[in-house]
Amino acid sequence: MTHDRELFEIIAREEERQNTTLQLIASENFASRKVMAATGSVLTNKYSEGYPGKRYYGGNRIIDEVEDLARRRVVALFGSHLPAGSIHANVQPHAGANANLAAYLAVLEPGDTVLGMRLDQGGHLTHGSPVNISGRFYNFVSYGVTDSDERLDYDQIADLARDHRPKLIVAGATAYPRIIDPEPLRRIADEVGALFLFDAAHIAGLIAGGAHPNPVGVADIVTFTTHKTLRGPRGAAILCREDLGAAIDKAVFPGLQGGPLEHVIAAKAVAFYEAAQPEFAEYAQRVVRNAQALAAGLAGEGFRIVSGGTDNHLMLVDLRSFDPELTGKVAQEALDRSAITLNKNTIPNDPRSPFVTSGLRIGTPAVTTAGMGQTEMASIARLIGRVLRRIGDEPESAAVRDEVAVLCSKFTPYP
Ligand code: DSN
Repeated sequence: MTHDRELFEIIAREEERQNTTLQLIASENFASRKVMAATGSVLTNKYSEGYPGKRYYGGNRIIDEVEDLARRRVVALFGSHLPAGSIHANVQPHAGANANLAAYLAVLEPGDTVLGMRLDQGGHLTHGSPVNISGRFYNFVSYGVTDSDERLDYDQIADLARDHRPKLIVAGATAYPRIIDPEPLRRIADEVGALFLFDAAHIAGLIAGGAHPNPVGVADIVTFTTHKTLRGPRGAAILCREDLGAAIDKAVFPGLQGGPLEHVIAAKAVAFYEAAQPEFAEYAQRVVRNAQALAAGLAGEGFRIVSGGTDNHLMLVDLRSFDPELTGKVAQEALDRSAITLNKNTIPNDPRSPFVTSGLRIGTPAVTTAGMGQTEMASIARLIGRVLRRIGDEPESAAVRDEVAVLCSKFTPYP
């Protein structure tokens, strides 16, 4: 067989891009070589529809060991404070969206009322956006952040719950820089007789590392992706109350998915192992400290930080304070030309469309994995300020690109 130079040359260029440019997308990270080795293993060859001990194909004795190990590790990682056997794990969801839809399929009927955070206030597509299946099949009622401090107001959520009597309350966000406390949401769910789902996709690594409150054992169902702050392979998992386990499993397969990706499940097991090591707790703390340092640096450059700062791995930057005409789209493209990768994002009550936006979302999980600290965060804030002050100035853009190259050469994720 001849070597597929064409494709592997493209992959090599992407590795070079990740090594030499700044990765500030809040939902991205650098998985370890071990995680990638499992993803690239022979496990990709196996069909294993079903669950350990109950498969629809032969030859799954070893695959069962892999999936059981992943399930045991994820329960130990997030549920060690709970009685043995009280938490059920499903490690098969291919993505966070699938995990959320499986949870809905398990506990809702079409048309049921659900409370979730609005996409343009920081929620996720699967929290009831009208363009997503969640918004089309279920009656989502949305909550957002307050106008005054741009934070969740648990009293407001309680009022909405009392008015609408949802069957399920969904917590979690993709663009919310503050701690989400599961306890008041549990109390609201109990008061109105709702189930409580916590979508921990963005913050699973911060929870595993002890930097954020753990919703496992508080919420009835917790969904999360494995590739964001948790630093594993692309994919997701569900943890739920043991008595909901059978319904969750049935919803994932055969309800929503076919054959599980056992090579990815093996890589999830690696990530759960890595996240259980003491150094991961230190990593989670550094992610937050770096985000706070970067937010402070950007505030010093004249950018307004939504809600005044951050408690987690990300910040939302309101560009209008810096330049009323500057859009997220233009800023993202200008920064991209200077080797700084991040994404435009709506900010609360954004007058611009999601494709244009008035904001940027910036995250520190990947640069922290690469080894950067608060000194580098201060430098990155200055570089972002320089680019956005002189958009269209090609020599300045090139000068920043060179500085980024020097910075990244000292913190290479895949040497
Ligand atoms: N795409 C993810 C993010 O960037 O937050 C959410 O699914």
